[in-house]
Amino acid sequence: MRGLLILIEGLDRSGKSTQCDLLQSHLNSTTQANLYKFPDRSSATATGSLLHSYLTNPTVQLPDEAVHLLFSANRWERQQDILADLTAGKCVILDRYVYSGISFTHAKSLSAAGSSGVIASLDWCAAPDIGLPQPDLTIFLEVDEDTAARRGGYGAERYETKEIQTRVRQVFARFEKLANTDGKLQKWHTVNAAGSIEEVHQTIRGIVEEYLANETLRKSPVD
Ligand code: DGP
Ligand code: NA
Ligand code: NA
Repeated sequence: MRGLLILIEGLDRSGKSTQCDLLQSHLNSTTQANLYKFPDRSSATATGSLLHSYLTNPTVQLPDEAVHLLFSANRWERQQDILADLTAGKCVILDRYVYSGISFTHAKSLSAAGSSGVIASLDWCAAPDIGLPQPDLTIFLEVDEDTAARRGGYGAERYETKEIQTRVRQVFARFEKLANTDGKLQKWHTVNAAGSIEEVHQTIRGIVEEYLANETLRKSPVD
């Protein structure tokens, strides 16, 4: 049986990467689980170092539309590896994926920081990712602005401004609403990430275990 494809999305400062690590360790105690973090900045991808420079170096200038396609390409660079893991029966955890792709570009195009003046529609943003393996479930870690600010405010990377983060939050809220009405969205679970690391971990485990126990909840990875 193929492995489960689990996507963890979340707002900045939601503790997403910590929760991905904890979930991977937990799953590895009974099965095999690989973790893919996007953007993948490692040498496993050709686009990773360019995206890393773009995010960390303000002097790197690229049109937002080109950057959007690079983020998507970065996911496509790992597509075969993800499919191979799933086919081999391994679980795969994704730390960010297509919803981050849509949210950040759309949010930026609406903000003063948008470079081209063209609004990147949700459909335009989603198009380059069509055909990527689809998660069986998406866990969205939500954290209120006050808690996020207490956890360290905004950093120095591109997109880490209050205006963009607020707009990203609004786009993710639209996904949550759509999830209740639109069968195309992957099964979407919003988890309040304001609790302790252990509390949030237990909640995530509960959701994932239901999918592991129930084969009928799994989709084909490419349908
Ligand atoms: P992280 O390494 O998870 O902190 O992500 C780096 C930043 O890049 C973060 O602000 C979110 C943003 N980001 C992640 N994926 C995408 C994407 O596909 N498109 C765009 N435009 N931004 C993304
Ligand atoms: Na970040
Ligand atoms: Na723009």
